[in-house]
Amino acid sequence: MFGFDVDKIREDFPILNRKINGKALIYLDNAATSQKPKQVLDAMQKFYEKHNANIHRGVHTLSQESTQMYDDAHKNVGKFINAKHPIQEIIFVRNATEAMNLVAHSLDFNEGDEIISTVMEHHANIVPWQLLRKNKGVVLKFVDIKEDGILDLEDLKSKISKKTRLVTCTHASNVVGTINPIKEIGKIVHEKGALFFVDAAQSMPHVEVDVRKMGADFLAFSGHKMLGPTGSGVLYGKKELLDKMTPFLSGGDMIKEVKLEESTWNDLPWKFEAGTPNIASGIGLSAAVDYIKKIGMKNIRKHEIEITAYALKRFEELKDVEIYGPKDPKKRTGLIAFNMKGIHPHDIGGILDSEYGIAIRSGHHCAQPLTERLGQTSTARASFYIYNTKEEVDVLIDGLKKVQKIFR
Ligand code: C6P
Repeated sequence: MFGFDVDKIREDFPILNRKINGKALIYLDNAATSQKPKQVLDAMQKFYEKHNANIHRGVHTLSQESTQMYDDAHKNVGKFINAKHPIQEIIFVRNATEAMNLVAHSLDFNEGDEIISTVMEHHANIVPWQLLRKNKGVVLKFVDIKEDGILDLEDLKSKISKKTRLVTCTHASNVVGTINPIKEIGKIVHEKGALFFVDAAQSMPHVEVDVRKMGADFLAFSGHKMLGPTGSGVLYGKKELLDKMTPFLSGGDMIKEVKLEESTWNDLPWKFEAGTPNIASGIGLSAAVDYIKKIGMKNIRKHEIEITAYALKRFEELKDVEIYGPKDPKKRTGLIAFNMKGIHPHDIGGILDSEYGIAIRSGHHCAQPLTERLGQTSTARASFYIYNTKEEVDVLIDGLKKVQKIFR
């Protein structure tokens, strides 16, 4: 039905056998972090059991092997997002947050340069720019959203100017789920000669991301949301831009030559990967990419649309529930943020966990400006991925009905 067998997929995820408070785990917190298939766990275990050594540093066999595996992981990820230079343009970082901080620190911003972000961003795509405003005197503007939670492109057009150096926005929102028209946004940005930085943390696990088609100059994502291990994340950057940028962190491996007076930088991407990197996580991320490729992004998206459509339909049975974001499941990723009248999201999350073994997230989801823009202080959020089923949605709806009963 979904283009793949969900039951078969579930067998790959050992954690799904867990019981939570006596109930089978129903994991609906995938937007925070996904679970990991045994193929990813095995790749990392194999690395530690058979190949573990530091990279780029030794002539011995293990170091050669681990170097090859780590470099290949960059290449695999680079090809996955269609980077022109699959190794050089892929910088492994800890997470999307670090990727954004890297650009904020390493691009040569000057006083008076304008940076445009949006009200629908995760804090990771707001705070680094605020710090830049404080430290360098850049001018920071925010694009608003329309009622359905989609970015207001007219507002973007009215704010972008010749002084704009960089426009950044999320490809998919972690609160309203909206998938933004990223190609169209990229066109508007480039027409003004600005750089375009895409936050793909919430889109990479769910939709095809092609950096060249979308016109991204920079793109950030987190491996741990797309079946990869924690500690894996990526900054993609166009080679010609990365070549000109100064390193973010400095020390070992990012240098070509060090003299006491001054040093020169290593080739890309190593110039931006100072110190011993998270080698095993990079290899795990590459295994996650293989896993996703095997299922097929189109099939993943199909499954997601079906399960989200089903969940949205079933939510209609509930009274006094407000759902945020576009009504059309094709315009959103597989997450639903909602509020139930008179019930705090933390209470919803607590009861679902204790009575039904369901994991959802509650709070502002690190997107406080957006949550406030929606007129709320927090929301409850259920987020789906490849291993979730319609039966699990049914249990969620039963759980939410019970929550309402308790608070009535
Ligand atoms: N959102 C959520 O529950 P990190 O933490 O660096 O891996 O990802 C940051 C990030 C950046 N952009 C978007 C759109 C995101 O959703 C996130 C992470 C998680 O919604 C954890 S706060």
